[in-house]
Amino acid sequence: DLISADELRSQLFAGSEKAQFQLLQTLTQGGETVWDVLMEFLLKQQSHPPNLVDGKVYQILYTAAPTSEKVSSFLQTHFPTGIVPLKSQTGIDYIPLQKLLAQQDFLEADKLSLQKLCELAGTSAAQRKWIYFSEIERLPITDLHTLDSLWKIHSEGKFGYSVQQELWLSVNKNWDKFWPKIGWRTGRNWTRYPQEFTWDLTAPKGHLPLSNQLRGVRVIEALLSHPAWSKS
Ligand code: UYC
Repeated sequence: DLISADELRSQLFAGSEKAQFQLLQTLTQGGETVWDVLMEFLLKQQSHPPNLVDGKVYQILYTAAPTSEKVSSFLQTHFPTGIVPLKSQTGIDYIPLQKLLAQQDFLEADKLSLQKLCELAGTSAAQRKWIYFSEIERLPITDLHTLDSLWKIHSEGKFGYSVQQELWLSVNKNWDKFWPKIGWRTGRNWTRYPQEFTWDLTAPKGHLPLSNQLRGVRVIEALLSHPAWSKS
């Protein structure tokens, strides 16, 4: 059934985050009246850090932009670099990553994220194209938060390092339980890169971003233990 613009507006502006999110998932039909409400909603959210509801609203509008001049110029005007503040302590430009995630190109976004982690770890890591576990602790919290927030906001809360960290803690840091949970291993078999990984939102929670385990678990262990994810 079609929901009227007024109903949508009152439910979207009043509900709990969970109710808002569920409402958005039922919005299979777009159209200018729905988009108008969503644009109004997104404008009002700029005072607080973006949450998953804002992310979902942004994704619906981003998808509608090619068919609606109004939506497209709205996003250009108010959210030219998306809804996640692209803060960096190191002067890194996160716009290309924001674009890939907005397009839901998770494979390329994953490659770029690994590259950014290497850049953050310093020139030698960037040249080597992989990270030593000992380099992880120097990764700046601000940049890790930006990377994580971009993944989380653009994946309905499914992807991101903090999502992986929570799952890892939930299995008491037991790798044998953690790998199957995030779909990196089935029984005795490692999931093969890249073709066996799931590059869309049907993936298990925590599936992305990847870290290559070829040189052992110490890198991912250091990453998931980083102070960036500790709740104060
Ligand atoms: N790969 O198997 N991986 C690569 C994963 C492992 C291997 C890249 C993840 C296991 C080789 C990414 C898993 C393993 C290369 C990932 C996985 C292995 C490679 C590209 C499940 C063999 C070629 C970026 C744990 C048993 C490059 C990069 C190389 C690449 C990710 C093999 C993102 C999550 C233990 C031979 N694998 N990788 O970092 O480094 O190279 O030689 O993790």
